[in-house]
Amino acid sequence: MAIEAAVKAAVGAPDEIGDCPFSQRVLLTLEEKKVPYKLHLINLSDKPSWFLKVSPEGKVPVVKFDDKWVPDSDVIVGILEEKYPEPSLVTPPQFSSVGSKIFSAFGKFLKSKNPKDHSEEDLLVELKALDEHLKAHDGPYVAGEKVTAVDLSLAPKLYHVDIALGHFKKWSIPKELASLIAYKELLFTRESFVKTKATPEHVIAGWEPKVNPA
Ligand SMILES: N[C@@H](CCC(=O)N[C@@H](CS)C(=O)NCC(=O)O)C(=O)O
Repeated sequence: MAIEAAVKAAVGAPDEIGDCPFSQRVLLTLEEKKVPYKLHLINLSDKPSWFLKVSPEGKVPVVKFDDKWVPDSDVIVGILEEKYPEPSLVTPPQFSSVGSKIFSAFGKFLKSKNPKDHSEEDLLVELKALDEHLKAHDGPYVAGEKVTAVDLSLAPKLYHVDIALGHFKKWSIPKELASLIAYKELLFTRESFVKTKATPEHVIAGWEPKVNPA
């Protein structure tokens, strides 16, 4: 039975892939493992009733395995690894939390209206830590020469950092973080990423109401 994946549709464009990094992480895992899947795009401002039945919290992504819809990208990625072990995307445990604070620090800085709240510095600390990790280990990926789950989780988040901070704050990752910049470009040009990414316009439209609430 084919796998079905329900992910966020773009804000204002319900037939296009939206800007949910957790959804993209699941699609990246399916693509990297070459698992065929049927895609459902969910308009989060008008959730269909079948979706609310299978995702009681109303959250994407949800993936259907053997007739059962499963929420949460961590759980989904774990099941995909068990069911489709090749190619292995397992991240060695010592590397699995690398970069894990970047997305929350990014969200705080993006939404901050107070230049003195240290949210920019807090994000820089997290980005520098990832840059240092990449410099100190044989890459080009977080766990070595092969892409693993941690990279597929970080890639959509770093894309949001680029697009949303570039647009709303005219901010970009400092050039000194050269290892991080090379790493994100390597991820963004993977075939799986190009196929599953939201357009920059959709990323901006997704953040707009959170950055500038009505
Ligand atoms: N921990 C969840 C987070 C999923 C999540 O927060 N999804 C957001 C979109 S990116 C969502 O569906 N929000 C519900 C809504 O906006 O109505 C995961 O990793 O899958």
